[in-house]
Amino acid sequence: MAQPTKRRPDTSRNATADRRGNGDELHQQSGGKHPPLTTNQGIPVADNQNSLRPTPRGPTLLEDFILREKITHFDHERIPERIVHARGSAAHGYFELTKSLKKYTTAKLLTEVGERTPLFTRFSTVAGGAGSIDTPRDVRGFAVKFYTKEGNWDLVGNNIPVFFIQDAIKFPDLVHAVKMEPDRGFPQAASAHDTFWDFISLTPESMHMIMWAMSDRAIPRSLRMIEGFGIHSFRLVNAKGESTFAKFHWRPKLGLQSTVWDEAVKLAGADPDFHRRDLFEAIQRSDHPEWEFGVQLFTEEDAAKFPFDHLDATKLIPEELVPLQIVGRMVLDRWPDNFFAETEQVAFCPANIVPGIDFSNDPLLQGRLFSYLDTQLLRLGGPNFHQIPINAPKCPFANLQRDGHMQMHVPKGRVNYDPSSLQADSPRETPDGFRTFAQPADDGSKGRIRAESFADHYSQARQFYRSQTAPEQAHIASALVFELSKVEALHVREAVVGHLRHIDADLAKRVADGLALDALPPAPPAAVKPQDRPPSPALQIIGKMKATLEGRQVGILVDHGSDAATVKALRKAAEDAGAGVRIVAPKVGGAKLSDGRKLAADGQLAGTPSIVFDAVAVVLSAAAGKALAKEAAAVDWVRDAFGHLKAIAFDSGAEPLLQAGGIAKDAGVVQAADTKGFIKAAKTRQWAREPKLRTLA
Ligand code: HDE
Repeated sequence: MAQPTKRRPDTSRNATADRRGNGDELHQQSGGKHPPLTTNQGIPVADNQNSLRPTPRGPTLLEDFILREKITHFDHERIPERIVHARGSAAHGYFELTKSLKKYTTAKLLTEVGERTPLFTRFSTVAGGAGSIDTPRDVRGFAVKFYTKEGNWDLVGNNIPVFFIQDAIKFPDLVHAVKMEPDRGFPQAASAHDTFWDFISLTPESMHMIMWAMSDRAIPRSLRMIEGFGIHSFRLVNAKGESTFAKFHWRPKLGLQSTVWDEAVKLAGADPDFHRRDLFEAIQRSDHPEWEFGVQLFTEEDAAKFPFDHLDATKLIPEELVPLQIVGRMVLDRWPDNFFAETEQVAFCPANIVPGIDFSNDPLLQGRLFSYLDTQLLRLGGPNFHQIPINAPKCPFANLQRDGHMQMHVPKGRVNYDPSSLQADSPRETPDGFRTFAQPADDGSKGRIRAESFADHYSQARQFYRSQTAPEQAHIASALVFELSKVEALHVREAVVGHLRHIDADLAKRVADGLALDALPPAPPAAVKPQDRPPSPALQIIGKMKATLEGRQVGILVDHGSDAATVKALRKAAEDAGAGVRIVAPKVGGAKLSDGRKLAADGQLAGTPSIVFDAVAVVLSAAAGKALAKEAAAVDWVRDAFGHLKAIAFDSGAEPLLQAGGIAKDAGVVQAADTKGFIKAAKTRQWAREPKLRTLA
């Protein structure tokens, strides 16, 4: 009779492994009631520390299905990253309508005042890979998925209201040009290189967008402080089937705010996750980011009078021409539970619209309607990605599509076709369903045509530049000098300056000087002579900044012996003004203040540069001030805060450090005892300081 083989002694754990690798001990320490660990097939796992081998020092056996399943899953943990907008951060929240648009649309989320629609919003940079930094000079994606009662509406926009190109067929060229160069694999997440500017210099339609991309809009302080735009004209369609054009806008409650370029560059090193962390921390502390939702509404007849074509995505409609009506708000109040399952797997698509909203003929939008579904099929591996929880509608949905990769549902019954008569509950068309607006088609012949009305590439670029404040104009000119100085091909630098001559003669001259060009290059022929348009202050950042510390961060540098009362008063004043306060000290354990108590630090000096704060205070004993004046991290702390135009509060102990940092006292450098003065200065940036410390173009 066969006898069970006698088990050999279990050698899979030697004495060391028992002590160091035995999960049981660790699990006991962590407390709680842990469910048994299993494989994906539900088989309980007894040992998650050692793979299977015939002898203690022998090879690993193929038979080890636990090891193979775990490693195979790990090997497949990444999906193709987005070809653009790969780097992103997202949050859940809701949309609340404050004013009904019933006159214009049947879309319930825009007609039922007070109604809250859940949503998921993902912000992104465009050019860099998923692991790239948060603060390059780049456009920010601003994509919102509204889970409405009538299906998902995806408003997939950017933080800039225009785009580089007019026709979708140019998108692969634009993206190839801006991404890392194909032979060398760099630069990552940067437009400052030859291929990008070569393409731009040969694409005059990009000039308006270039003005925006070189402005401080492209280096935001926080994702909570950017605007959002749907860019294209969409249609709203009412119950009578009448259509009104709409442009969609998001307005941050905290106002617009950007960094200065030197700060953005240093942030990349100080905290590559600066924007992601900022959004995460704001939501964790229940300081929920909020935006107003606005629409610009206009008719076909209004559009006919505009001095530009609203179907051209390189043009915007100035708010002075068509005012913005605020009709709702968005609040982001919940961070995703899992980054991959939600932020990475979310699949936006501009073609996802609900009854009462429709597309326009913008040729860029038309191309996007195809592209996003196509990209999701690749990224998410098949046609059932709408079943992934983050993508699934929150309203009931049913149709007769079946099967395919990773079908998660188990459809019941015989009927998977339409029309049918065999099953009482099979889904049917509904009179409330989506109806395309019956736009009459243009007369004309088929062809690869660009409308004549798209030909003016410079007038709005000029309008944008001339609408900016002096510091903003200087930043645009300096950004162009920075970017073009990284371009090796002289003819490309010259060609871009040639285009600038059509925008603004002074801008062209400043950039040409900044590049030390021998002469102003010729302007290329312009298809339409650029027009002067009235300045639009709504296009500024500085004009739209709010004098506030809400949602901002103040850093206080302390060391042993710092005056406790001063630290306390500064903290209270900053917190009362709505700011968060972080204590920074040479050692993270903290410092013993003048009252003999130890104050723990939130950050260690070398790892927490002033770059991550909006304003700083330095409170030091005489001895600490002297010592830190010889410490590079401390000197940089004050020097950078000064250079980045931030308010600095200081007490007498901090004087030697300020001197070592070369800080010239100005309106933004305030005695620590003057908490009121400090808070006032901290609510803005010291623009007047900049020309004294930096050569701008
Ligand atoms: Fe996109 N874009 N895009 N885009 N786009 C993608 O879709 C595309 C354009 C925008 O957080 C891709 O899921 C084409 C304009 C955002 O997941 C892809 C064209 C605007 C996001 C794609 C454009 C955008 C994307 C890559 C020219 C501002 C990130 C991965 C016709 C209105 C959404 C993906 C997120 C993502 C194609 C132009 C915004 C490849 C073909 C204009 C915010 O489908």
